[in-house]
Amino acid sequence: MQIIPGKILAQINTPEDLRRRNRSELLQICDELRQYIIDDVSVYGGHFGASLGVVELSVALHYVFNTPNDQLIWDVGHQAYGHKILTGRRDNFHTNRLYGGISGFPKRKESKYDAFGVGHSSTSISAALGMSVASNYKGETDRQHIAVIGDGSMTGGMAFEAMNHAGDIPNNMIIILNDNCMAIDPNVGALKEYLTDITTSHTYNRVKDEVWNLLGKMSTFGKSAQDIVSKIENGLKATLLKQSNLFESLNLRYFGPIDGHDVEYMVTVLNDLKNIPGPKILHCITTKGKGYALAEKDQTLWHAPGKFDKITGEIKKKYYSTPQAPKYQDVFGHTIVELAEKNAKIMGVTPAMPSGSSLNLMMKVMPNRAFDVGIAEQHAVTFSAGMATQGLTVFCNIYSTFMQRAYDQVIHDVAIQELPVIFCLDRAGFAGADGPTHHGAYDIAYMRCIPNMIVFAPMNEKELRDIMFTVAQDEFKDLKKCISIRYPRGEGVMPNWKTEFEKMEIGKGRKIKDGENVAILTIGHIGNYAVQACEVLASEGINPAHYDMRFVKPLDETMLHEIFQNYDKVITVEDGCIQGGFGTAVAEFMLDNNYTAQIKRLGIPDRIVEHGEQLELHHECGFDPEGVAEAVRSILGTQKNIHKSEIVKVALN
Ligand SMILES: Cc1ncc(C[n+]2csc(CCOP(=O)(O)OP(=O)(O)O)c2C)c(N)n1
Repeated sequence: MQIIPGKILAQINTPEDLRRRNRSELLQICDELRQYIIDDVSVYGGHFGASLGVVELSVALHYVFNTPNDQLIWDVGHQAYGHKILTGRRDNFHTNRLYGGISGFPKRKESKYDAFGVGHSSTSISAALGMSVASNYKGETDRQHIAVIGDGSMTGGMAFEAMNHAGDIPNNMIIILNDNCMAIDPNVGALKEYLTDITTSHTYNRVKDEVWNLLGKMSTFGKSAQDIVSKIENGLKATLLKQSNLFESLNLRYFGPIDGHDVEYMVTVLNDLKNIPGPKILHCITTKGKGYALAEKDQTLWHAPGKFDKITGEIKKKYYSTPQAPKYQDVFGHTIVELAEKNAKIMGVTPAMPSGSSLNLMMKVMPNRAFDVGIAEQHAVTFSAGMATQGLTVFCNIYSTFMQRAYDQVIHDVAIQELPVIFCLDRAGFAGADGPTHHGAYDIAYMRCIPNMIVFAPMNEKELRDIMFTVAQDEFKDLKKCISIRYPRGEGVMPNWKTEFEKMEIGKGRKIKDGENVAILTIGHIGNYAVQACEVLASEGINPAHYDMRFVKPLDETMLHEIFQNYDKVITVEDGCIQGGFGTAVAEFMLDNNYTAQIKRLGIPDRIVEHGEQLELHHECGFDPEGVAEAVRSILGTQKNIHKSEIVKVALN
């Protein structure tokens, strides 16, 4: 479906076109841009509220600054739809986040206006500072560098590391703090309170009111009195705020707060800021979802609502006549509550993803035992470690991709200290439309090399529940190990998922079926593809064995001996990187035990895989059900088609 832009927006193909427009047209341009985003996202889906909230900011920034020579760096980038539409991607925008289409985030390869690639939060100030130092070094002193960061992303430690550095460097740099009091869920922490405080600035406002009262009494002094008062006011602002202003105390000049929806005023302020040297911060107050009433009202739901009817606001959902399998995240959320109700030691931690991880279910009923710590993955891990030292049973739920941020903490604060922290890695494997910044591709490889780490992946809801039940028992602590439990985005396979808990044996796999000539070894949910592949192959007279290995570490060695003694052709399947992953672990076992077999490893290859539906990406990488079936045919020499999957033959003597 073609999205029709408004009259002026239709003529804006680059920011230069925008800059040629009259200032009095900016209001209409904002209206048209907002409408375009609503029209497009309602039909094609994507992030919504954040981009609506920065429409005026996007227009004002491109209007005032000479992009792309001046460099605009969006933090996270989920709010950059307006920026994309203004920078030559309007007619392509209907392909946003679709397989083969444009990315949902700024991406250097995609446009010269995307100064820095993003997806993970809190990187913009560091990147902008690096660019400004490079520009200075090269003598390009006329260039401006502008980081746009939300109040949620400001809670990430990296933002503070960068501000600490920026305050020590006299370069021109502007930080725009887009303060809407929200992350995906309501923003948390003391910083949020602080920002609200300087926004409402009770003391300052009270004193200011008193001064104006005084002015009323001195009205006979006319204009000059007002000037005096204005000077007093500025003085007050300087003294009152300087003493208590966090940013000023870091040597960043603080301006604001200003109304981030007043586009004309923002143009004035940004023009002024251009001429003020040094690092500075402009505090803009905005409303997430601005201009679409439902999105303003329920900002979490409308962060990324999926497709919807823009007139009625009805979010389009698939309706089924039969019960469907739940999302893994919900199995986690309900199960932790169920376990915690009977075990007072259980605690939950999430870094800014309460609704994404479904830990919000526990936060609601046990607010003193489940914590949203802000966008602070490193802190989440070490905070969990701290609680674990005191004998608590901590489930620390972090998306696989964001756990990359906390790698040192996992090793240094958890594994070395033999603390039994339970990591639940959501969105493991291909994330889908969010693309390469969000794919949970690496966790099997990066977790399995850590001593004292158990690595587990459930193939279905029951396995997730059972492992959570098992590691919540006190005897798990005696192992002096931590565990990484990885599961994918989306639904499992069991509509009746609320099974009785059963204790699992650590390091024990499960044989799904015996077979002939070839064994398929799978890890986690992707094993269901192998089940489907086996059904297809059965109709062709091919009968592979299938093992759900459950544990990447420790591997079920008894089972692996059985496999290598009975099969000289082995296929491994994982929704994770091939290098260093599960298949590699199996190959290492084979090497170490002097078996000789042909191993074909299916998984994510050693390249950046772009965005698309999960199944499209599995297909591209050759491990969708058909890819698994083809791998079997291929290894048996009966293949129908050549598939892209990788064949690794490990020959041993
Ligand atoms: C390191 C990291 N952790 C978590 C996320 C998931 N995430 C995406 S947007 C978002 C909220 C960002 O809040 P804010 O910066 O205030 O932007 P807003 O959506 O409010 O405009 C979060 C937590 C992420 N992108 N990166």
